[in-house]
Amino acid sequence: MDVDAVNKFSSLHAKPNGLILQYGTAGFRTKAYHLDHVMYRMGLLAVLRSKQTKSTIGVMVTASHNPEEDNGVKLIDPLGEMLAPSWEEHATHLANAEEQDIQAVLAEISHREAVNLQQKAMIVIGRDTRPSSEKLSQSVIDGVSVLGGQYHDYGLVTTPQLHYLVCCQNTNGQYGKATIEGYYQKLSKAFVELTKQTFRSGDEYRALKIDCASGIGALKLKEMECYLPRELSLHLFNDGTKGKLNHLCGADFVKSHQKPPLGIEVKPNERCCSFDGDADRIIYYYNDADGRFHLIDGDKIATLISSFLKELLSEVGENLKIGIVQTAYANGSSTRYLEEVMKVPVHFTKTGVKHLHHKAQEFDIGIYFEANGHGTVLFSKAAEMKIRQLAKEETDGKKRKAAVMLENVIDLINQTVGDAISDMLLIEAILALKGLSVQQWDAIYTDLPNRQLKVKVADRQVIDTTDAERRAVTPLGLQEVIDDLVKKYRFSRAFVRPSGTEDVVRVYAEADSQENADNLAHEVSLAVF
Ligand code: 16G
Ligand code: ZN
Repeated sequence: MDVDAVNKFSSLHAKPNGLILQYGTAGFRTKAYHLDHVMYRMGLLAVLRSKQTKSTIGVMVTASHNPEEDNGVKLIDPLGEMLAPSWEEHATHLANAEEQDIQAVLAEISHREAVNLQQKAMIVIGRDTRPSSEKLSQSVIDGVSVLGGQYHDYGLVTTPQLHYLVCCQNTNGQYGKATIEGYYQKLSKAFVELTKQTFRSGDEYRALKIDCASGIGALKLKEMECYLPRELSLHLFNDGTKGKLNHLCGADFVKSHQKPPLGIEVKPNERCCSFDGDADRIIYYYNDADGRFHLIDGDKIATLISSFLKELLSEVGENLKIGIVQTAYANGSSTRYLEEVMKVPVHFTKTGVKHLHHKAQEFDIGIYFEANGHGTVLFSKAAEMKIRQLAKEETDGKKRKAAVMLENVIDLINQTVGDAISDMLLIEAILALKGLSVQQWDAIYTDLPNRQLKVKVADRQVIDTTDAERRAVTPLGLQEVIDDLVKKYRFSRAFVRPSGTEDVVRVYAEADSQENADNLAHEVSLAVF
């Protein structure tokens, strides 16, 4: 380690006095002007992680659906997964260290994690379209360079594209080519194969309006369009040419306000969707003939994908186990439908992609979606091999056809993380193959009315939860009060949990009517004070 160089660069990327930040559910996230030192230090940390894992590590500069003034950073582990929990702690420690202690903290992490400092390091970097992102990614590069790491700056990419690129880099191209063109080629080829018998030219039915949250999704969809069949006509709105990132638009806005975004005219029965600012979430919606808004959230996406895969699996006739992973936010109707009608097992984890992803890895085919629209499908190595083999060798034509379709789904879905582009293509393929309209999809089950509220409290950490965040353990007595409130309503459910990304407590309630869900949420929020 060049001690002088580290010292010099550390003072160029000075930490504001007294600032303490935490590597949270989705990395560091706060006002962009507070993040220069964090970026530099995450460059340093990525080098250590790369040396330790002898693999390429990713650093993504983004604050997803947060306001344009914010920014954030997260590290991506070798197979495209979220950073390992023990390294999240190192990240927090390093980000908060005083300048003169940086060397010591780096040495301590290297010692504890048995990092061989002689090992080479390779870092890939990506960023979203925020005005602050370019400069902040330069600070990451400073951190990487000062420790002698090599890097490749992919520039403007979606978060899931960077996850894909990391995975490709570390699997000798087995997952795909480690270029953005490679990503477009892999997904579009699978999409074309999957839909080749269903698309007819001039088919208006395939039109899809996409609200890109004035973010990176628009840029990347425009690049990808020439790889996709013309029959899929994508109409982009909030494409970043005007309008502020995530402002009154994007998947998070649509989901939490339960209304269409600004900047897009939703005509009756038109299929629309929204990405979030870094294009790792997607939500569908439409207005019916009476102008009533219908939201098709992550739960309904999971249901559509699960029923499609379950059908293909039964045609293939192999004993491959499907598992679905949800969080406490999943609408009660979706869970009931999946368990009772589709007869597939549903498992619950805490909020946050890393928890769902980890659980989904336990199944041959693990499908996870958060209600907010982040999700994907994971195929175990064994399941993937079996499917690819059947697609090649199976002599029964019907079985082979189903296996080929499953193989294309494997290639179309981004298995590293939720990906709005990849999810959108899979959804569009399924709707086309099944001949389903957006209304038919929506009608699979009816969501229970629900309400989410935020409550500001002095210290949100006094609330501790259990049972996948569905029950509060502390403060003592709170859960009993919630239980009593829930009993007042029909088909009701409520929970509270401290947010992992904001200084608030979140309240969720659902009940038989919107009024009752609103009342229950309000009463529970009063109990939290
Ligand atoms: C982050 C998570 C998302 C989760 C949300 C919850 C990732 C990549 N993103 O955006 O999965 O739903 O946080 O936020 O893990 P909350 O803790 O503030 O409710
Ligand atoms: Zn996002």
